[in-house]
Amino acid sequence: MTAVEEKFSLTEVLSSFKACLEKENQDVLVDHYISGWNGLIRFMNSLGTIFSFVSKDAINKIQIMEAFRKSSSRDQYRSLQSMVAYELGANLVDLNRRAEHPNSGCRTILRLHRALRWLQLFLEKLRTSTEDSKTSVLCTDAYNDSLANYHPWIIRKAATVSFYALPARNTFFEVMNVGSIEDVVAMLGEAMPYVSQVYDITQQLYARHNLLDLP
Ligand code: 1Q0
Repeated sequence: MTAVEEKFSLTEVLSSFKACLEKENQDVLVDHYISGWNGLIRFMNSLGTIFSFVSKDAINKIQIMEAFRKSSSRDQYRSLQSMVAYELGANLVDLNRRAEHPNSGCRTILRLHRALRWLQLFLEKLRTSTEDSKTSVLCTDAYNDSLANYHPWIIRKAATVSFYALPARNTFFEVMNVGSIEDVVAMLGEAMPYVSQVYDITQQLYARHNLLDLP
């Protein structure tokens, strides 16, 4: 890979979430969902090893989904909608406790889905932040309003400590590789509705099938 290809561009990453949504029926496409997350992880890795406990878990979950997409049931995992129908229909989801199917697609996506809420809140806070805003505070607030509710104390502690290592707001805007601060704010304003749409559709799908508390 060349240096140019490795360079992170938030515009590109967020466009994966736009590509996620199939036009006609609003299905959420797994391949694009995964590629959005891969881009975010690439970015997180560039922030330093302090976040490796986060990226390890996210990579693990992405690999579970990639394996489904390479398996003989790959077509069933084309979209989140087809995955839910298939796994529930074939009894492939542990509903009450992790047992025969500890790594179902449904429970794996649920973890990423909860993390997507954090991303949505964090980027929205960055978009509307002011020059003196601290990224660690924005990140902690977004985390406390989302993922933290699902994490045990020890992970909450590790996560909040690691947020202090986040770069300052200006550096953050720079590494997004979008342009000036005004450009970033405009790009986020344009792209975030797609992320929100992916989040809302997944949330409704999971709520409809009572999958929001999968162990
Ligand atoms: C940039 C800062 C990154 C901050 C990430 C915030 C999330 C912290 C979460 C810490 C959790 C890590 C450890 C493992 C948790 C698991 O127990 C938990 C549940 O899974 P399981 O199998 O035990 O039931 N896993 C999760 O909750 C999934 C967590 C995935 C987090 C993925 C975060 C990916 C973040 C990417 C960086 C995006 C930066 C966006 C800003 C771009 C601006 C240029």
